[in-house]
Amino acid sequence: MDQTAFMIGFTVMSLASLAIYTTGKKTPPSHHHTLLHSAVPFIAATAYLAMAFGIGTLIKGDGSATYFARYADWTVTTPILLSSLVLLAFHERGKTGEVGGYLTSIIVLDVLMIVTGLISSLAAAPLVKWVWFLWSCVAFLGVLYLLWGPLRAMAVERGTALGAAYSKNVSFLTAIWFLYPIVFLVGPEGLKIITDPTSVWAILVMDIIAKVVYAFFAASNLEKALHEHARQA
Ligand code: RET
Repeated sequence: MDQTAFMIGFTVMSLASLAIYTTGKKTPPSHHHTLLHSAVPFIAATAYLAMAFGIGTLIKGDGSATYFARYADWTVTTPILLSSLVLLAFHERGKTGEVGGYLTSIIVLDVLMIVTGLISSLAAAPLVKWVWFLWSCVAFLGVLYLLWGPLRAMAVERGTALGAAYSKNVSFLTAIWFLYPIVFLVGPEGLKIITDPTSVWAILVMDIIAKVVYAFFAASNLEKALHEHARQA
């Protein structure tokens, strides 16, 4: 069951990476978005291939699995997805010091969110597991605060078109990212309400939406906004 999901994950992610690269803009000012968004499913394909081979899969004392490849994937891909939004908020602003500050802050919070989630997955004692889960949620709230507070204000300052594109992208991203802690909570790493295959399939669908569907959605909103932006200027 899991094997099929992992092989589908590998296939869909590799093809999607190629599709995002070949259909994406290769000229400034949006070429870096093409590179960022095609890198994400390429990394995910690698993680799914490892999971298909059972590499980095740990079966714990209670019989539940921790897929290290999944956390390795998220540790690298979620900062890339966030970087693309930060760069949109700072579109042609030229304040490299400020971009650097926001990138560092949001990446630190995001990586802490994933790593503390992994620690929660590994923890055997319920109290310890829930402390780490909550700590991960705190980091997640920090990421959301930066996205919806200062970064959104910055994007809106760039003009109505870019502000609207940022808002659409951040809304899509927030909606899909919220499902991850919920699936973790009810899944085998948490309350064990849903089984391991159910959670693997659910995360496969979520990964495709968060990485592939989002890439096309975000690129199309960005292109439309850049068009408007150029007309307004
Ligand atoms: C964990 C652990 C429990 C608490 C929280 C979590 C959040 C995970 C998120 C993952 C997003 C992954 C994406 C992957 C694909 O591109 C780690 C499940 C808050 C938000 C978007």
